[in-house]
Amino acid sequence: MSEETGFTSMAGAKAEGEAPEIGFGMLGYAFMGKAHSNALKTLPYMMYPPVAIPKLAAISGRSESEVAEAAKRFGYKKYYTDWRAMLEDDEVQVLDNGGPNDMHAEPAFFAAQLGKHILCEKPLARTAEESKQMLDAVQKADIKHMVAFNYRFVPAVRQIRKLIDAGALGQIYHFRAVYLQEWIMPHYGEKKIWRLDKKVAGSGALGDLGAHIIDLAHYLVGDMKTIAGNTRTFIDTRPLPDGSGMGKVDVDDAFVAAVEFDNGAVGTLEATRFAGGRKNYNCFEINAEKGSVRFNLERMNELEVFWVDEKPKETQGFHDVLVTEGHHPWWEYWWPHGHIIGWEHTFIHEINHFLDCIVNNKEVGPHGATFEDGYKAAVICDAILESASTKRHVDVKY
Ligand code: SOE
Repeated sequence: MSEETGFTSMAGAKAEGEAPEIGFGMLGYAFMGKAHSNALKTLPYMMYPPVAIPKLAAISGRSESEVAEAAKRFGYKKYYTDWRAMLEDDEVQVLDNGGPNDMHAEPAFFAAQLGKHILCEKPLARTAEESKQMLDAVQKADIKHMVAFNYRFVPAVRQIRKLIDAGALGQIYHFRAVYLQEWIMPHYGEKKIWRLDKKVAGSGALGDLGAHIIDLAHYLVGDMKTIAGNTRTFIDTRPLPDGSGMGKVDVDDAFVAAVEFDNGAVGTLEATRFAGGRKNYNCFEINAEKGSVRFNLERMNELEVFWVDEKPKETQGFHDVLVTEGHHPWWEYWWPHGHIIGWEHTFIHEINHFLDCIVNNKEVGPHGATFEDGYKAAVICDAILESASTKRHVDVKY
């Protein structure tokens, strides 16, 4: 069913030059629904003049009361309890899918059939096989598709990619990445939530956090050749959310992996939600021929750099750079240097990129993650699980 809310569906005033309007159909209204809706509303007046004006055409969710509340809160023109009906709405040109992982594939198949562009939250799907089905579906359709690997859209991370592309780092020897959180530890008292249920999530920390650093490895270093992985589940039964008893945790709480890249680099990947004291610690370091760079999401406006040929030698070492100058990525849209931005701005950058690709028929890659990138990340996730199970190195086959 759907209801008109009477709210104006336009986010932001019409910009000069009559930027085209693009109608968004949001699937889901929780954490990612909030982050994406905030981006849709902020984008037209901060990425100004906007390449397009997102229209908050509709939002869908299972609970009518909750989705109606979300429509009112964020200003969606309509709400639906049936995502198919939302996608059939002519005012919806883009499916923005912030739903749980088991709700990524079916809506993508349907949206692709209807010719709707698709922005899907990560991980693309629960397995490589399911991801490949989604990739095949969108490649048959004449649509733009992107996976919301938002950390590609941090100014400091894009700056690292620019340094690599310019040859400033030279040959890469090491990529070392961790993504550490703590919120699944016992003292947080999490029940067996959907992220701990294999049939909904597909995997645990691996697909939730590992997918991000695997994608960054692909984006910054390149394809992988072999994987040796281990996983752990520290707590194997938890209370079920509905209070009906205990449920077995059938996903990983943590993983560690050693990787070889096609270009000769070697690396380590680790993700957990049992790292006490680490809040959202997505941190990686690249060691290369001409220097090293280190990024820490908990200090997302900063980049640590080391240059082999730095002079004077007496003061050579890692230096901390504030990535907030006008010449740094996206900073022409924000504030004077030093006036730092935050996690939510990465969603504004990535959705603006997607709109630009739609309106000006540009390729989503290499800077945006396509469904092919989502599939490749899923292949690595599956390889880590296979290696953990067989206790053997796995040759990567994308
Ligand atoms: C929870 O682990 C989570 O919200 C992830 O799902 C996001 O992708 C990550 O950016 C922050 O942590």
